[in-house]
Amino acid sequence: MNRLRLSLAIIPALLLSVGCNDTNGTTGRVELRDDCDPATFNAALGAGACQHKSSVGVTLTQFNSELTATHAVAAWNIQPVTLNVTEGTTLPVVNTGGETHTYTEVDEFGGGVVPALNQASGNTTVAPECADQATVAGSSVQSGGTMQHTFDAKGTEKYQCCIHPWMRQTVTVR
Ligand SMILES: [Cu+2]
Repeated sequence: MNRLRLSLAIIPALLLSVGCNDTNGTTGRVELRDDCDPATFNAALGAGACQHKSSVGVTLTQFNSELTATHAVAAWNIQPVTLNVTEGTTLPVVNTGGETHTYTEVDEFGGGVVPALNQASGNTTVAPECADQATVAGSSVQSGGTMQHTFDAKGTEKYQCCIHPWMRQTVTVR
C-alpha cells in the first residue's frame, strides 16, 4: 500500500518537473551541433573526423575563414544556448554533429585542447577543466552519441566544448 501510494505520488512530481524545465525551445535535451563537410574535413583531419553522411556542409576552408573573421563558427554550437532546469534534472546530451564534441562544465569559459582553434577563436587562456585529460575524456560525446547528464548543484553553471571553445552554454539550476 505504501509503495503504491509512493509511486502514485512520484508520477505527478516527475510530470511537474519536466513541465517546469524551460529548455528554451528544445524538447528536454541538450544538442551538440556542427555542420562539417566530410570530404574536406576528413581529407585534412583524417578519416572519420567528420562522420556526416551528406557531402553538403561547411567546408574546412569556409570553417577557417568564418573562425578567423568572427572568432566562432556559428553552426558549431550547443543548443539551447541558455537552459533553466531544476536541481537533479537529468537530460540527454546528444551529439547531432559529425565531429566529436565535449560537454564540459567549467568555472570560466576558456580555451580547449586544440591550440590552433584556441588561437583563432581568441581563447588563449585554457580552461583548467579542458587541460585535464580525464575530464575531457569523461565529457566527450562522439558523433551520433548520447550522454546522460545530471544537473546536481544549484546555481549558474557554464558548459563548453573543449575542442571548439566558442561552443558554450549557460545553465541556471534552481
Ligand atoms: Cu566541439
